[in-house]
Amino acid sequence: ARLIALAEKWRPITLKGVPIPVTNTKLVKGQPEEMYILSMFPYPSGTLHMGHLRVYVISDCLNRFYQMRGHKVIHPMGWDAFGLPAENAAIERKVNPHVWTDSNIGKMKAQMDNMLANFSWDREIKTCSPEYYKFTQWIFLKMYEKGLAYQKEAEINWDPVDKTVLANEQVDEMGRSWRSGAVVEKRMLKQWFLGITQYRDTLRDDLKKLSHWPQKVKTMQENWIGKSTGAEISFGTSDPEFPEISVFTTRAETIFAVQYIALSVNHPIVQKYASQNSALKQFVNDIPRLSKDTKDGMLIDGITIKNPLTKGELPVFIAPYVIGSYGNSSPNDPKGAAVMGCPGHDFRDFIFWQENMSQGKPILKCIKSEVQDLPDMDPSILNPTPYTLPLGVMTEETGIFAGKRIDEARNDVIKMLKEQKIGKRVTKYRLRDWLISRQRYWGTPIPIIHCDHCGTVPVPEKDLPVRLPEIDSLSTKGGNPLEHIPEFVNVKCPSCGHGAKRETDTMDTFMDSSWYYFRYLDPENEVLPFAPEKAQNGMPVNLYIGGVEHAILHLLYSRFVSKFMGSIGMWSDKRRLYEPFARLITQGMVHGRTFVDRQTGRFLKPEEVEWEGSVPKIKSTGQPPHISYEKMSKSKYNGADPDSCIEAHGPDATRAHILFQSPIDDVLKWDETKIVGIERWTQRIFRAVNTISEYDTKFYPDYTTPEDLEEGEVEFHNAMQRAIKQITNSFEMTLSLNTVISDYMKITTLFDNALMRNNIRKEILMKNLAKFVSMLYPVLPSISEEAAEIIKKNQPTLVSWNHYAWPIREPITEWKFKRYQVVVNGRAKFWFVAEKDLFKKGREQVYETVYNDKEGNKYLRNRNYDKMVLKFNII
Ligand code: ANZ
Ligand code: ZN
Repeated sequence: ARLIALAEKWRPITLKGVPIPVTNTKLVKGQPEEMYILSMFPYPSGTLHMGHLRVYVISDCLNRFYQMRGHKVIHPMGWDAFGLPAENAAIERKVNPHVWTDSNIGKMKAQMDNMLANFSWDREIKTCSPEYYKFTQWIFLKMYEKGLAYQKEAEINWDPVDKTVLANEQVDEMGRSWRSGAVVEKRMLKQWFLGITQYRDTLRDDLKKLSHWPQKVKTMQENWIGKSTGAEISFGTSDPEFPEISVFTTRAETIFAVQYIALSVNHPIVQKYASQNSALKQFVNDIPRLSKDTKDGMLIDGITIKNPLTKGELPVFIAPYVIGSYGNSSPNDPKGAAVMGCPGHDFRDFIFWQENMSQGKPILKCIKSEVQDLPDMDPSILNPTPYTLPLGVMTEETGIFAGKRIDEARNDVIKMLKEQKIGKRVTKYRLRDWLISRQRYWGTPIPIIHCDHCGTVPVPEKDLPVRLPEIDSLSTKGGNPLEHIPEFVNVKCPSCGHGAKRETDTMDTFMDSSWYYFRYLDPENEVLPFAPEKAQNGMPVNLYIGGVEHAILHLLYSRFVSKFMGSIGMWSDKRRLYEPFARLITQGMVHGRTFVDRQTGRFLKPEEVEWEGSVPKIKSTGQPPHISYEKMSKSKYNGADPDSCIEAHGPDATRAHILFQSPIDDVLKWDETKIVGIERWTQRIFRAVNTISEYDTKFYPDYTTPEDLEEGEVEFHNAMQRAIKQITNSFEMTLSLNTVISDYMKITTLFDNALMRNNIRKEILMKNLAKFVSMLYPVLPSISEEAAEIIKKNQPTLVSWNHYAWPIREPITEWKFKRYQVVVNGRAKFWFVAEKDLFKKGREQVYETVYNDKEGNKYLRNRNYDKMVLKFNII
C-alpha cells in the first residue's frame, strides 16, 4: 500500500510524457540523439494482460534509460482499434463499436498509468478514428495508382465463424483461422489484394541487412517468402484427359530415383478420380480433419505416370503433404501441385513410401557418397535410410551422368530436359499477394466506387475519408452490415455522375497497423499521413519491442508498406533500405501456473489446491496435482491480472519482478509469490538510503573520490564502478534486463556490508548512493524518486543534484599497500600492512619499518635483531 501511495504521489513527474529533465549528455554510442522507442500497440480489448505488461515494462525501462542519457526519446502509444471483437461486442450490446472501443481505451490507459509507463501521450493515435483511417485509405489509393491494389476473383480462405475471408498469413498449418480457430473453407469470391509479391525480392534480400533483428524472426520471414529455385518437369500420364502434368522440384538430378508421383488434394486429376471412386472420395472429404502428416496418402487406381527420362511407370498418390494452396490466392497459378517422390533421397518421401507402398520393394538411389563404403550404400542392409546429404556423386546407373557431382548433374539434367522440351528452370515463391478484403463493418472502408459505366473508380483524394456510417446498432442479418445501409452504398460516380455503388468491403486490420509508426511522428497532419521530413528525422524506429507471434504477419506487412512509402518519396532513408525497424526485440510469452488433476485430466482452479509448505495437493482428493506453466487462458484458470499485482505490491516491485524472472526473450513463468524477494530488496534500498543520507557529511555534488582510499574503500569503489559499467552495458547493448536487477541487488549488498563493517568514509558512501539511486530510475521510477527526495531533504548540499542523469563511471583504483603475514623464526606471528615497494629497500629498512609498526613492535620489541629471521608472505 505504501508503494502505491508513492506511485500516486510521483505520477505527475513520471507520467504524461513529460520529458525527464536531463542535463548530462553522454549519448549512447551508435544511437542517434533523437531516439524512437516503440512497443507494439495493443488491441483495445478492455484489459491489459500480462503479455502487454511485459512489453511495456521493457519499453518503458529503455525509454527512461535513454532519456537519462540525454537522448530525446519518442515513446508513443496508441490503439489498434478496428477489428472483430468490437464488432461482436457491439452486436451483443446493441451499441456502436466505437462506444465499446473508447471505453476500453479509457480503462487500458488507466492501467498503463498504474504501471508508470511514461508514454508520449501527445502523439496518441487510434486506427478507428476518421483522422487516422483517412490516410489508411490514402495509402490504399496510392497503391491503386501504382497497380499494387487490385480486385480479382479468386479461391479464398473463408472463415465460417467470423464470416469473413482471411489472408494466407492468417491461416495456420492446420488450416485454421488465426483468430477464430475455425477450419477455413475455400470459396470463389471477388476480393481486393495488395501486390506484396512485387516486393518479394527486396523483402527477402534486405533481411540480411537487418543485423539487429533476432535470427529466428528473419528465418521465419525468409521461409514465408519461400524462394526456391528448381525445375519444372513435365511427366506424361496414362489418362488422355490429362496428357501431362507438371512437377516442381529443387532436386532435378534425383529424377533417376523417382518411385511415385504425389498430388495435392485439389489437383484436377484427384478431383476426377475421386468422383469415380468412393474410397478416394471419402479420403478427400476427410482431409480437412487429417493432419498434414507425411504418412497420410492413398493410391489412385487407374492412372500411371511415366518418368520422362527412365521411361519407368510410376504409381500416383494423393498426399496431403503436397501443398496445393501455394497457388490458391493468386488466380494466375495452376490449380493443385504435384511432387516427384524420391524415397531414396528425401526423408519425407521415404516415410510416405514406407507407409504406403514399400511392400518389401527396395528404394532407388541415384546419388552416393564420394567416400566409398558408407554402410548406407551396402545393399545387404535391409532397411536403408535415404541419402539426403547435399554432397555426393551420381551412381553408375545414371549413364552419362555417372560420377558427376550433384550440382553439376542437376544443371546438366535440367539442360537436357530443356532440350527435349520437357523441363525448364524456375524460381518459385511461397508468398502470395495480400488479401485485404473483409466483409465486416468495423474496419477502414475501401475507398472505391463501382460504376456500371466506368468500372472501378477510386474515391478522389479530396473526398477522403470515406466514413463509416454512424449506426446505433449493428444488423445481424448476415453478410456485411454495410451492404444493408443504402445511404452508404448508393453514391454518384465521381467520374461520370451516374448512380453507382460503393465498395462495402473493409480492410484487414493489419493494413491499419502496417503504417502506424509513421503517424506517431506527425499525428495531427491533416493533409498527408505524415510529412516526409518528419519521417526522415524520426525513421527508422530505433528499438521496436513486441511479441514474436507477429514475426510474419505484422512485421512483414509493415516492411512492405514502409518500402512502398519509400518508393513514392514519402520518406528518405540514408541506406535506401526503407526498413521500418532498425532493432527488433521480441519478448517471450508470459505463462501461468497450471494445475491438472492427474486422475481426471481436469484443470483446477488455484483455490482447489492447498499447500503444505511447498508441496501442493488437491483439496478434495489429497492427491498431488500435475503442475506446469502454460499460455494463460480462462479455461485453464492460470491467468494473472496486472492490476491486482500492482495493487498488492506496487508498480515498481511489479516491474522489477517481471524483468528479474527471466531474460526478455524467454518464456516468463509467472509466479507472484516470488515477488516477496523483490519487496525485501526494495526495503533494503530504503534502509541504506535512510541511514546514509542522515550522516553528517560535507558532501556536495562534485565531491571527488579521494586518492588515499583504505583497503575496504578500494574494494567498495571498484565493485561499484564495475556494477555501473555492467548495468550500463546491459541497457545499451545486451538488453539483459534480468541481470540489471541482480546487479542492483549486488550493489544493495555492498551498501549493507559497508554499513555493517563501518569501514567506508561517509562521503564515499553518499556519493555512490546517489549514483545508485539514479541507476534505479529506469526500472523503479517512484522508488528512485522518493529516495532522491529523502537524500535531498537530509543533505542540503545536494538540493541541486539532478538525479535523472545517468551516473558516470570512475576509473578503477588500486590500494597503494599490501598486507603481509610475518613469520618469525619459522612461526607465523602477525599481520602487517606496508607500501608495495617496501622490499625494494634494504634489509635494515624493512626491519626498521616492521619494528616501528604497532603490531610489529608488540612482537619484536624484546628480540635480538641479529638472531631473528623474518619471512613475509603476501596475501
Ligand atoms: C524431388 C526431390 C528429391 C525433392 C529430393 C526434394 C528432395 P522447397 O525448397 O521447400 O520449395 N515440393 C514441391 N512442390 C511441393 C508442394 N507443393 N508441396 C510440398 N512439397 C513440394 O521444396 C521443394 C521440394 O519440395 C521439391 O523438390 C519437391 O520435392 C517438394 F531428394 O522434388 B523435391
Ligand atoms: Zn461512372
